[in-house]
Amino acid sequence: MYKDKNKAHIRTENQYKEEYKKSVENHDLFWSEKANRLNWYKEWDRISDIDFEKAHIKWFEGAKLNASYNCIDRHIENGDGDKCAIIWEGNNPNEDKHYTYNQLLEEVSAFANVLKSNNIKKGDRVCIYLPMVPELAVAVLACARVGAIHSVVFAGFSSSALSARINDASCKMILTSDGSFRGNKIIDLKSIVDEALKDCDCVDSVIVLNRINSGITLNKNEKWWNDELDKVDDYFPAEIMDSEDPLFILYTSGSTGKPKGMVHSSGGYMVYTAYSFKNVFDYDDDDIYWCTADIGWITGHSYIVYGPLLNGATTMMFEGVPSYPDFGRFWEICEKHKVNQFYTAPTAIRALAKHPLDFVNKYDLSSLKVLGTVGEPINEEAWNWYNENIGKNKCPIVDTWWQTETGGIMITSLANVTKGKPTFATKPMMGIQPVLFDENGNEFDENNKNGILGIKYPWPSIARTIYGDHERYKNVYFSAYPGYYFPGDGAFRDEEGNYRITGRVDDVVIVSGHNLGTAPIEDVINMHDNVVESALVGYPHDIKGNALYAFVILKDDSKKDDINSEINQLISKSIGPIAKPEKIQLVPGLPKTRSGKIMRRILRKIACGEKDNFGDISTLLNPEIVEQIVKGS
Ligand code: 7RM
Repeated sequence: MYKDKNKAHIRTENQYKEEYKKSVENHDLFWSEKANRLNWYKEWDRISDIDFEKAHIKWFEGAKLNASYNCIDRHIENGDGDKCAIIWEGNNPNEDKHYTYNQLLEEVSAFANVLKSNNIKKGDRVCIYLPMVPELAVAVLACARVGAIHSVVFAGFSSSALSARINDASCKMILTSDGSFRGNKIIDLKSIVDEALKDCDCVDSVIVLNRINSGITLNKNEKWWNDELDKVDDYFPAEIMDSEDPLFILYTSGSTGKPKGMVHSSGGYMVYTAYSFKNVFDYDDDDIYWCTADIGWITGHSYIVYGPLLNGATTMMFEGVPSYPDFGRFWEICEKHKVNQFYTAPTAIRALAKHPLDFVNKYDLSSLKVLGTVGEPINEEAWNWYNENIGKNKCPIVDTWWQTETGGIMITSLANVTKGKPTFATKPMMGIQPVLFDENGNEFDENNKNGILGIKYPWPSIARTIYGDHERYKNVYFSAYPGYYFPGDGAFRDEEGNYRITGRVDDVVIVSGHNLGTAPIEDVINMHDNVVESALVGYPHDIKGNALYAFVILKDDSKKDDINSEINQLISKSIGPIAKPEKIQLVPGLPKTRSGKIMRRILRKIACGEKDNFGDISTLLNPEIVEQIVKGS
């Protein structure tokens, strides 16, 4: 099976068209062929079993496999044990590590034994709250090896965001470190965990990696990572999992309510991430691939860990930030490790483009072959800067549109195969059928029009449910347009069928590439004693893509001196600094509909600098408020 590993590699535009046609006309045949690139202990009873309206989605049911085996052992059996699997570059320059597939197997097997000796069994949830150290990837793969469900929480989240996620999935274990390095800062990760665990009864074991030599003493019953490793053997046979057994949970914030724990499957997720990684990035056997995301986001799960390793690739992990020790760090790393594919976010590109080109031009970037972006729409200026200064006008740029929920890249060009177009994600991936709806919910075929994006048929890596709340999963994603998946984004389609993503249609705001729900942040602001009500909207921002603008009504206007910093502190503490608004405007009231709903459409316009031109506001409960807010903006 493994011998034909390059057979799924698409080389020409015509081949893309043929394969695409096949993938929508006969999805089952198409995906079963791609599934044959993986190693299964037992074949499926049925390729797919789908009722989209009920959000009932199963792929390769009855088939057996293990994710960690497919990411590691399989390549070793194929003779690639000495190939480099992971290159890790530390926050501090001159600190790096290389792991071959053989070494990765040893590390992952040993840590799988640590999980087992701490009573972790198939199906148990393990929370991973670690900086971007190699042990993070090892922990993820070790969970997969024993069949435990990993829930990675980005190590920039606050203690209350962490405890909410631990409790939602009833995690039995948390893996963390004594601290982390981020640029010239040291973050005391362990005390955030201590704070979170005060509210978590479900956690039985805490295992702590020594990352910063902090010298802290652990609490009773907590264990050091290396002490645990010293006690175990270094071989652990991979657990046999069903294709539909959950591989992981990853939380995403929504516009309302608590974060949604998206549950991803084992088989379908792997089939899709393996196939899309290979073709989107045109990955060849000896390439060095680098995605700058954090493994705490879906991009890191699918395109640092699973997609690359399933292809036997060399994947890079970076612990630091693009600005440390200076704004040339990314390019220094590209030169040092001779990176061939480089995948980052528009927000990083915009931030780096603000600085002198010397930071780029000092380095030899001739190894680069393919560039990618993900996370938010990329503006033309940033696209041009990336193309000219990083790609030297010779590297295709893949602008990849997808979501935590979709598991893998959905709309993109294929490097060296299909044409890119600045600001357009361009064409659907194999098996993905995008459609556009007008504001009345009618699907339309015309081109050169904006619409609301829908997806017509399930693909193997779509999330299967929201952990513990299938009803909510159905409501959020499958009820807006029955029979379609509703991603919540708007899109424009040009005359050649290229898609440009225009942003969120609901109240989720993407700040610096992080998908933030406004409602939970408003909830926090409203917790301030002197706040009556607040509304948060996004507005375009040069660097962050979008920034947050908060409109806040105070109870007592005489007590407003410290209000901005108090609100910011509250938000940092309960959600994280990323959710702090760029601007806070104190207002006498908020525009409301007669049923009492805040009219965010109007606030969005004010945040963008609009002075009049609000359309018909006579239907508002309080039309006079609009002028007052504009005056104070
Ligand atoms: C992978 C990821 C998902 C939301 C999505 C979009 C926005 C992502 C692009 C994009 C325009 C892109 N997962 N988005 N990629 N918008 N062009 N190439 O980001 O769950 O965190 O966010 O991000 O709005 O719905 S996510």
